[in-house]
Amino acid sequence: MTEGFETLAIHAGQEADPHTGAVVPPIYAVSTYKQDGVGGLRSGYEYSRSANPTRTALEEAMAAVEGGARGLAFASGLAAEDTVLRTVCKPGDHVIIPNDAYGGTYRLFAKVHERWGLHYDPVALDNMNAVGAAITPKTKIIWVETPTNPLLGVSDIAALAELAHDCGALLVVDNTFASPYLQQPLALGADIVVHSTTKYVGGHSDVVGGALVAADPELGEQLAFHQNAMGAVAGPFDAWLTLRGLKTLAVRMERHCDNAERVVDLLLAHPKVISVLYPGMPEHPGHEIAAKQMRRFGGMVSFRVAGGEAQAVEICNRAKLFTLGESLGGVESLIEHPGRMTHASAAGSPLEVPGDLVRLSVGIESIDDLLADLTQALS
Ligand code: P1T
Repeated sequence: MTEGFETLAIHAGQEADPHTGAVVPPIYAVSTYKQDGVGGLRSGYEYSRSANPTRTALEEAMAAVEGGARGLAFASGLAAEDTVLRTVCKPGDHVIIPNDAYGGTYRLFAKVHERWGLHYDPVALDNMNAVGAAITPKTKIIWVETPTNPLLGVSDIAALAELAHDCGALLVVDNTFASPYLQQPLALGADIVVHSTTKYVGGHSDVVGGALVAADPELGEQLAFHQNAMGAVAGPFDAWLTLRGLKTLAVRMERHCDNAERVVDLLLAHPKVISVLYPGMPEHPGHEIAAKQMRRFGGMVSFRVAGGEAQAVEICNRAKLFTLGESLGGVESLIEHPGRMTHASAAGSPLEVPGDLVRLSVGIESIDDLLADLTQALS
């Protein structure tokens, strides 16, 4: 029998410590391991860039909750993304990227990999004809974010996987906004899942990290080779914090979703709000697909305000309980202005975001306090 999500999040890769019986994997703060004679490894561990037991626990747990063959933990989400590109692509190859995505992801393609000859085209991934038309014989990856950061766009993972595979490309899904609790892209045909574990998986705004989960063991092995060869690994303390966060992901996500739904209701009724972006709303253009591939609709809510950029900035500055800051997915609510903050690196590009946009990461505080703060910030 396959164990349930909550059981896997708490137990996969986390058997009691063989030496002491400790029920939580210890922080193996160690760089190297004593060998019993040259090449005689006691437990498979040789050097902590290659593998470390605390990181292994996180990697196994991530593979289990995403339903993949191999999990890998990195120093950040961008380090994980970079490892995918360097493993799968070579100069001259082509990648289709979303026309709405985290600004740092766009910067990685536009300012780092393009210099090394990797070509990319930003495409509206909810338009299958447009995606089909953008594919070239050199296309190696269709790179998906769903829901997107910060416009909460939704694309059809199963349909994109089919399209990618028909042309010999891989489907890579950044599952950061949904988290593995709400959406499992590998079961829908994706080849690699990417996470900024800094966000919902870690869940407490106290650690930066990234993860990859590959569906296929051979691809997982190639990614692991590059993880070791490039070296942007998660340290043992960071891996431990992330693993601790993962254990409560399911209960946190339920509350994030409950609170986000209430926030959406408030925003929809507010005269200063001209549009609300949340895939849980029946009128959201991606609602049907989101309902098909997500358990619920998440804790991220964006909205556009009357009065343009100045008003959006003013609302961000007035919020108190919603802390003004970048990042998302922690227990505490955050507010930000994507145009000037998280997505400033996409200014002037096809991924530029509207100036009147405000993004909320709805936390798990008391909902009445959150609604009161938004009401005063919007007044
Ligand atoms: O920050 P890092 O752990 O390197 O992860 C990058 C990243 C990747 N993918 C998505 C969807 C992301 O949202 C991020 C990071 N995003 C923010 C810091 C932010 O505030 O949007």
